[in-house]
Amino acid sequence: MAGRATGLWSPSLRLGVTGLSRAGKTVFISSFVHNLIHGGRLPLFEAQKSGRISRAFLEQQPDDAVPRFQYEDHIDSLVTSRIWPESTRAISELRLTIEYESASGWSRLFSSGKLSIDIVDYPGEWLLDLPLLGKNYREFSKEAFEMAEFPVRADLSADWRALSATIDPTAAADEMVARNLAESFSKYLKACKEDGRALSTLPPGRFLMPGDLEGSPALTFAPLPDLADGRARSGSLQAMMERRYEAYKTHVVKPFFREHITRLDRQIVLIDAMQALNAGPGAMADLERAVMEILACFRPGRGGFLTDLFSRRIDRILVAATKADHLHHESHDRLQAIVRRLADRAIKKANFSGAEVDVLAMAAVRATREGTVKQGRETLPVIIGTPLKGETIGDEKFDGKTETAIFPGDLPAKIDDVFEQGKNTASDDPAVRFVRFRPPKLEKTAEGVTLSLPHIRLDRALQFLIGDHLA
Ligand SMILES: Nc1nc2c(ncn2[C@@H]2O[C@H](COP(=O)(O)OP(=O)(O)OP(=O)(O)O)[C@@H](O)[C@H]2O)c(=O)[nH]1
Ligand SMILES: [Mg+2]
Repeated sequence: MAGRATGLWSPSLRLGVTGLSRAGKTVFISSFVHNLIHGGRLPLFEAQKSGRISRAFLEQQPDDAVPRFQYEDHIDSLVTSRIWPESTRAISELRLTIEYESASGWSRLFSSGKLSIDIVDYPGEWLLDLPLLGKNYREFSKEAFEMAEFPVRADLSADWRALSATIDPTAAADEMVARNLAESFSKYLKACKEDGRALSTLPPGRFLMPGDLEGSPALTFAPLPDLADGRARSGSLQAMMERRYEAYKTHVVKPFFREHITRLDRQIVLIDAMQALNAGPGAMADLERAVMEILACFRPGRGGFLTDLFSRRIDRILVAATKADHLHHESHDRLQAIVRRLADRAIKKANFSGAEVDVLAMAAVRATREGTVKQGRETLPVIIGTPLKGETIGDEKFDGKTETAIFPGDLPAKIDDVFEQGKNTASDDPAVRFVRFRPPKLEKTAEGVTLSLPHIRLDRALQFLIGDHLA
């Protein structure tokens, strides 16, 4: 009731931004805020288009204990230095307040015309820990070994599995053994994330993104193989591992959900579909599994172990493939169709319902322009941008200064080909040519005013995520 009452005079909306590492969270939030503050070109964002937004500005965030999203630093690198912001490895938050005029005369009389949006950036890896709450150590261990034996991961996990095979879970607990196992296990988890393989993630999320927990006992555990039924002998390695696993759940996973996830109103899940497409059907299947698990986190079934953790319910979720500026616009719809398929399958598998889910192919920051190049009699659609220093195509290596036109290739017309093993898009024959570009040089108006960051379909994302609250 108190929340409702205060909500009346200061409406606020908590927007979660998540995605696996490098999915584009930081860039998305930076561009989101920059475009609102600087009145960017957002024709599909109704409130902006109709001129009802009078002002957007940053305010102090309500949660003092959460690091602030370093907006100014990120914009400085994007706009001034034209380099991508550094990787962020933990949660952060930013409050953006929008002053607007309501569209209907009636509500103009009553509403304050002010909306505060608390944007929360958090690693998708942490979210994927949620299912652990429903698993005991034995189940967690069993699943971890099953996943590790999948063909896509078997070679990466070989060292860790070999080490585990030499361990006796019933032997006396030994700190060094625990540490070696934990290190070997997290080395394997990290290897899954290497470029080229582009596998999505396995829990525990903090093994990849420890935040401030690096080295703590709650992170010094690993699954053990072939655990016998019944209680672990007190003082044994298994008992120690089990205790730490439970500590991880109690002290890391639960508080994170209670304090952050359960308070969200809206959510955007960013996915790097370009990288997965580039890596082939194995990586696509893996991405689909990750999206399924992420969606399942937001809609726990009734009566499940998670229901009581949730107080507010997220009512809209956007699954967005960012970085569409790597493709010519003719391929954007195709990319969106691929994301749609991926999300639909994930929704079905997650047995998910209740929240409105939309999908989008977008670029939070558009690093390329489009053009055409004549090759013989053919006119090819190309994208033009400045490839990052060190990027290569064939034997050409780029210096980070020269603009280049690139024929990005076409996405397969048949969507099934993207998902099916043994068809097209193997990593040695990628469907798209994926070169990373530098952030764009911002245009200036005739008066010398720098414009906001260019984007592709960011306005659609805004409309879906916050548009109805500015009606
Ligand atoms: N061309 C283009 N590249 C993008 C875009 N968004 C992200 N990228 C690229 O993806 C990289 C990762 O983006 P970030 O926003 O840092 O990703 P993140 O999800 O915050 O990553 P972590 O902080 O490591 O979890 C950037 O360094 C860019 O190279 C985009 O809209 N267009
Ligand atoms: Mg980040």
